Amino acid sequence: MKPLRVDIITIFPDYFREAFDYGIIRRARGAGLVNIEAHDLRAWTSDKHKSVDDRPFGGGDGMVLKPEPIFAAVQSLAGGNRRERIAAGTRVALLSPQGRPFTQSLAAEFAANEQLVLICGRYEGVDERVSDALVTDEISIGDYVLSGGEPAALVVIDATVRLLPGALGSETSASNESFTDGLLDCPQYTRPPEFEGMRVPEVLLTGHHAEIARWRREAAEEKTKRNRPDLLK
Ligand code: 9D3
Repeated sequence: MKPLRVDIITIFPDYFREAFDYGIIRRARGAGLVNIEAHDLRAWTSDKHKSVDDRPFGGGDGMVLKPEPIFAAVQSLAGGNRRERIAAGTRVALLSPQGRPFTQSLAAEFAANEQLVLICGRYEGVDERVSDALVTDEISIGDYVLSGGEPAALVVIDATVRLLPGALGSETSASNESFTDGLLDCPQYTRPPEFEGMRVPEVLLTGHHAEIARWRREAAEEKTKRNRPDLLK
């Protein structure tokens, strides 16, 4: 299988220096399943001050990321500077608080492509012509305020790379996971059977596989009702 190519466009390429050197992502890289590179947006500036941002038209606080360096970066990394001129196997995603929610099913879509280009926003925002004409997906990772798109890019890459065929060990398969069946995972316990007066549920110690399966399903439903009632609706 051809490796997935992931290109990150950021003003902080060093933020990603060790981010992909651990766990499943490191293993997937070592196995040739994915190539990940972080690129400095300033490399595509042409003025002497290497400006990536400017003041918003119409006034207002803060600065906006300029379109020219972003369009040039995507042209050189993805071979086109308009959404419709970019290869069908390439997704160009803008990480932005105004995006559609990132989900497990979008991660699975990304994993089925040949190239993923991630544009990290900063400052007060990104010139809207980037989302209008260049990006295929504008995504947010949740309803909270980050300082930029970089931590969101890490989340998107982590969720995507572990879905590449061969990235997970043979004992765990991505299809048999929480969020695929719509419930949270059931509680898990290991030794000792009693820790500071807290006992492991007795049924788990019995070896009665049918009863254990029933307990796990009920415990998962209870946990879901308490922590994520929205998943049951
Ligand atoms: C909606 C907030 N904006 C109102 C003035 C300012 C603003 C806040 C944070 C503009 C940009 C950012 C930087 N955040 C991201 O780039 C971002 C993000 C996020 O903040 N939350 C969830 N997902 C994402 S993806 C990228």
